[in-house]
Amino acid sequence: MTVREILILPDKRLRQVSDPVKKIDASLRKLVADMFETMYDAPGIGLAAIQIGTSKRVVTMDLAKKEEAKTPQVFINPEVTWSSTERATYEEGCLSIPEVYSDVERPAQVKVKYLDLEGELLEVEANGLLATCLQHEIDHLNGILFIDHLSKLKRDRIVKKFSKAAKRAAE
Ligand code: K1U
Ligand code: ZN
Repeated sequence: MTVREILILPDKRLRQVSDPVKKIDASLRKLVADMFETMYDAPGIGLAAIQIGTSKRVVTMDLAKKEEAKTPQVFINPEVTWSSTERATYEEGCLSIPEVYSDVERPAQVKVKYLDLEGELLEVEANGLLATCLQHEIDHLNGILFIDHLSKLKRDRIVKKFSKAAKRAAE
């Protein structure tokens, strides 16, 4: 297992639409192992494969609290099949936009179908943090970042700050 580098805004790869997984094989299992290693190291509660530069529709997640036992979850080719009209607001963060947190409003409940690592088709009905995190990660698979849900003014300020930092680092 390897801790991989997490892509940081404004890396263009974060805007790619990721490809569906066609085969669950040893290389996919290695990708998932690296994603958990990277997510726990960060630390984060979720990770999409594109955040480590692999354009595949794979998400890892663990919503257990620090003092609780780990509850690793893998979602392959996740798809929202239903969203509630009721909405909920959570303060979101993103490992690709470090130290930026902002309130985001999204559907409060969602149903998501996905494959597990054995290739079994499952569906989860989610609310609370699981619903928020699933929507945040599925957005990543479609090249969408949580800052895209903020006002243009807020988003532009954040993008400008990270673009300047990237330029300075490249000098
Ligand atoms: O996708 C990501 O960038 C991971 C992101 C997931 C997420 C957080 C909050 C709302 C929606 C989605 C993170 O994990 S940011 C870090 C974080 O929230 C956290 C880190 C350590 C302990 C608890 C939370
Ligand atoms: Zn994120």
